[in-house]
Amino acid sequence: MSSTPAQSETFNRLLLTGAAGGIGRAIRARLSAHAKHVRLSDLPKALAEHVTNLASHEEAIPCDISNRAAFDTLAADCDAIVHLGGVSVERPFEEILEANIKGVFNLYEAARRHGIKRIVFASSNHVTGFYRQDEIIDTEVRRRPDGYYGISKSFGEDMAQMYFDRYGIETASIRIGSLFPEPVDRRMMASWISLNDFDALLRNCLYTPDIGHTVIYGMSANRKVWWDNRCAAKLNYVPRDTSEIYRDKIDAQPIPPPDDPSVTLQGGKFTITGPFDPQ
Ligand code: NAI
Ligand code: 15L
Repeated sequence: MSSTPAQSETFNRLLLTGAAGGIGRAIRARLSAHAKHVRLSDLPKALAEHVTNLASHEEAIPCDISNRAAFDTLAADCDAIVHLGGVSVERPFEEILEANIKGVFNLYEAARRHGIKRIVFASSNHVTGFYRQDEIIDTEVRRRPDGYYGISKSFGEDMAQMYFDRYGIETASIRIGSLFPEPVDRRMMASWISLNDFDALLRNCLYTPDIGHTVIYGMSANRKVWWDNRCAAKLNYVPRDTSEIYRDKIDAQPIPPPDDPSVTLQGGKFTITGPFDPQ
């Protein structure tokens, strides 16, 4: 059974799901600082296309996370999991169900069966997307998911809590704001997190002892923020970057109408995406 090593040591084998996605590809090169061996996984086609040129500490194993047996095999011999895999935008419920609901169930069952005691779960700001942009919320407020996608992340957080309470598996659920090379619109001036800040947060999420299940918003030290991380103080996350360096570029964009959800609600356009089914 694995336990959390001291900050000066590292995990032996870290599993990264969603390795072929935007964040996975960006963070991959930095993971050697967080574990001796890194197992990179994604759907077969995505993995073959985007996860190439493996370093000596890396291995690539394809897996559909909605397949319970496959996820169980994937997690064998791992000490910690960074779970990025899944549908990352609002989509029809059936797609969310497979990748994000069944996928998270399979994640925690694999962790339980293999004695893996530390998980970093890529949750999302869309768990609370219906709060207004003129509100500041902490991680204890009532969740207000802005779609099936947000609900799936809320479900993931509940799974994390239950698997801690029952089995002692510790999870940091990062409600990631917007992790892209730079903010692309006005909303992201508040929600943006840089890769450097995310990497520092990831380190703390992996190695801070006794976190139980801790929820934290992942944003940089932006001038305007909507999220208060005081309830996650134990993770000691101190962001260094700011979206302000992109201010002029964003201010040059056309101003949306004042009632546009991209400038009124924290979840932005996610709050009006769907339904997908024909009427
Ligand atoms: P992405 O969509 O680029 O990457 C997700 C990866 O998951 C893809 O490579 C995809 O092939 C894989 N995936 C999807 N279904 C799968 C399945 N059934 N089995 C195995 N792999 C599967 O998303 P991105 O931006 O890299 O985000 C990573 C994680 O962080 C996601 O869980 C997303 O919900 C979360 N997140 C991202 C934010 C961002 O700003 N990029 C903000 C909030 C949350
Ligand atoms: C998310 O949860 C999505 O995965 C990502 O694609 C962005 O849209 C991000 O939130 C956001 O809110 O900007």
